[in-house]
Amino acid sequence: MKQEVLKQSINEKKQLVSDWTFKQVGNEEWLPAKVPGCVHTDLLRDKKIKDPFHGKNELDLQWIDKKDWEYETVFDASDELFSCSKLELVFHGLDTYAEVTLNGQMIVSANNMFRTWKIDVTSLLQQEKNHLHVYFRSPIEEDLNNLSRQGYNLPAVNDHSQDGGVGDKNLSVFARKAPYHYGWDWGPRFVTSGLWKEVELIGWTENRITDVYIHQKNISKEIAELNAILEVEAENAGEAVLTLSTDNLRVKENVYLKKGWNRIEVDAEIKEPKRWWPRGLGKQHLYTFTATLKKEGETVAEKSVRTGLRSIKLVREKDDKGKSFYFEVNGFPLFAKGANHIPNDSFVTEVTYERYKHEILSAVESNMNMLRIWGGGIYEYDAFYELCDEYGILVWQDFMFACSMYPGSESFLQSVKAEAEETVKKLRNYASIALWCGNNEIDTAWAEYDEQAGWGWKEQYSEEERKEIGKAYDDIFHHILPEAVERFAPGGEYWPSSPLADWTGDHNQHASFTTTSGDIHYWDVWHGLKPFEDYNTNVGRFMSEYGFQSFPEYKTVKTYAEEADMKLESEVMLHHQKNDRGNYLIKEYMEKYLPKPKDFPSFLYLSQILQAEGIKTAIEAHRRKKPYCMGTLYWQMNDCWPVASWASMDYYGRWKALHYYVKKSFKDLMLSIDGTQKNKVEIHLISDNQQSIEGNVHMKLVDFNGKLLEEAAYPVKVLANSEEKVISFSTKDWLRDFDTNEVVLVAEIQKDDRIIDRKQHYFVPLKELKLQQPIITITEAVEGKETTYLIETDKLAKQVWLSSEEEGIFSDNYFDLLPGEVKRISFLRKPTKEHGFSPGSPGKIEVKSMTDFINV
Ligand code: BMA
Repeated sequence: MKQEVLKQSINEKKQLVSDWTFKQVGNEEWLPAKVPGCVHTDLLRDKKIKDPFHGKNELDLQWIDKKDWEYETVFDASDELFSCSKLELVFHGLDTYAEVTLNGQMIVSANNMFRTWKIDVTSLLQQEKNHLHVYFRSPIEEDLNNLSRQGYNLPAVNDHSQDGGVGDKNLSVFARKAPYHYGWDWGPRFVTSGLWKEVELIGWTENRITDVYIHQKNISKEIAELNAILEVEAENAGEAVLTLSTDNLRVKENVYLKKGWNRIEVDAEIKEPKRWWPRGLGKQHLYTFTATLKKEGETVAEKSVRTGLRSIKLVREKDDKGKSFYFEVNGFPLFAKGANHIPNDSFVTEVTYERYKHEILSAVESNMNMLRIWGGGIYEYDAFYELCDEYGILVWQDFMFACSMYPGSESFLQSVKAEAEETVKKLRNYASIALWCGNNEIDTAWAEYDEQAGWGWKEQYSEEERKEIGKAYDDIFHHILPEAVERFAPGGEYWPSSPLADWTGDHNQHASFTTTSGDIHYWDVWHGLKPFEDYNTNVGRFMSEYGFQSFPEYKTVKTYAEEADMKLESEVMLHHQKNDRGNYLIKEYMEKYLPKPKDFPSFLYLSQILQAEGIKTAIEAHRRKKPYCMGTLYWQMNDCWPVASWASMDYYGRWKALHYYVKKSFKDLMLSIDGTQKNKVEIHLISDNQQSIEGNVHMKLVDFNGKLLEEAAYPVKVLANSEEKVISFSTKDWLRDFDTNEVVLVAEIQKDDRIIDRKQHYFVPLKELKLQQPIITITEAVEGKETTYLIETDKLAKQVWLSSEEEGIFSDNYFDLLPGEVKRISFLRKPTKEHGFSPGSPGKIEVKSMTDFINV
């Protein structure tokens, strides 16, 4: 008997609670439900509503969030589970205001989507026919009550309350629920309810290990000094032996467990650890640590966790300009390259592992090393962080607060505290987490310490209200959140808000477009209608946001619009543009920089070229200012539905022109041509690598027929982790009498016979180039198992666009091609569970270039 019990207690026994049905409260009919899921996706699956993303359907579905909904299931516990002496029900995510009963007894009253609810059900659970019922109260009705209690509206600039039919009432601020559910300037309003993560029944006997945290006290090349913090539950007090093991490590300790909850610390050291590095700098070695508890020689509990050993510091040191802001990883000053991530779907449970993998591998393919999980979405599912750990993408983790002020009631603060503590505990073993950040843009928007600064929010309130709102801000972002980080991930970096100049508690704290400390969100290009050239002069220490919109490709637009809607001013096109001035801004900038598109599909293509050219200007300007500037994260990586937005990859994961441009502008060793100064061209070499190299810069001036007009070569040495202007020359010397509308400068950095990077530079805006219709040919080249495509042209072909029948990416796209060049391209299918991007057939390939979209 004893033997049997012990065997059972080695691990927790787990069972998913399934077979759910749901209905609107008041209705008779129970419908099949999918958990994890939500009311919207269940209604859609049961064919009760139209596709939420098509046309303007969003507006017809706003009734859903005004209703209460019920979910229920009847389940049996397996013999194995039921024989455990302790039974627990775990709700990994309830969205959001929910009452749960088990066999008629209330067991949870939930009010925070981001929390996990664990309930001891040992005395309540029957072996058979357990009735589990969840009642979701309408988040809208619930928070209308909270708003009237508050007595005044709080700012929440992206809350689409009008679309939701609640006038100007900002209800999002009261719910600890993904802010973007209430609408955003790229997202629809779908205020969901449901079980958005799994429900598990867990059984254990005698002992279990519930948490293992590998606190990395000191990591160097020579040694990893670790402190494992374990949480152990025991039904009975007594002696036990605890072992912590991983490759080349085995630490054994005698411990005394008291009855109930125990916290145990174990110190450990690993000599010459295999350190974890971000992509580009080294391998992503991951260690699996196993904690084993033994009693009388028998294993009674065990738990494993995975982490990478590395040191990450946010270095903010005074210098002659202000204060630095960069991440030092394993002692190496890292230039952060990446983007801002938003949830991949309005309905987060629709995001499969493959979609996450596609996103993270797209980041890797485009030479990124950091993603910012922006504060208006969700703390991501484990898959996101696991992939970041595996592929070396650092995570800037915001807490989920964005562009709003929040209530300061005791119950709200309590809920935030619990959420923060649980979140930090859940995520702290991920090697990729580089920073915990309090919120998105609230410090700048409210600007507590500067009367003149801010977005005009504080001015709207009475003295007393202002104090109350300011205090809630201070409590959450300067106390509750940093205290949670310090307590549960000691030594972890915390930054109260993005952007922020410094954490000083006075007027020096707030960031502007020109601050010389901290991070910057630079939005004067786009929202402020400033020209792209301004990206060159507005560079801060770390550019954590800037962006420019484009439309998705025609194939994607067709998923939400009918033929008759295919014009910029159509209601559907306006509905799928959530930034009020968005389409106007795209048009304005397009007129300034690009030739006129000949029809609507051409407009879509040109909008992508426009976005790509703009963001390329920004990224390269930021990188040329290294090490003054040490990070560039553009807004935004992805979309949550098919829409016109700042994303570089659309809802279906299709790379826009921007994503291909980014891949080139984020190259670890990059050549950048700066033509911003009059009559001058400068060539910069930027290296993010750990090693120096020697090579040559080769430059040539050619006309659009490929004729060589001028040529030069220089030997260069590119130092590790460096930026250098290597060549500067007057355009007059090179251009002489050539027609500036018909020539292009091509510069390459070569090592031996290999081209490491290559860029083109034109001397007039794209709009003024004398383009002629090229004849582009594409030839299939099969070598063994590998198929590549050779692309050639008879005249300059601008922004050659290859599109494939099958979903996937090309090794390059939207590139310029000159006569005489042979461009070799390969096609990669989207990642699967087992494989990354991998060679496959693209189906039919179509090739077009700029002149196919304009009148020549
Ligand atoms: C920043 C972001 C988002 C927004 C984007 C575009 O402010 O933090 O809130 O979607 O700009 O306006």
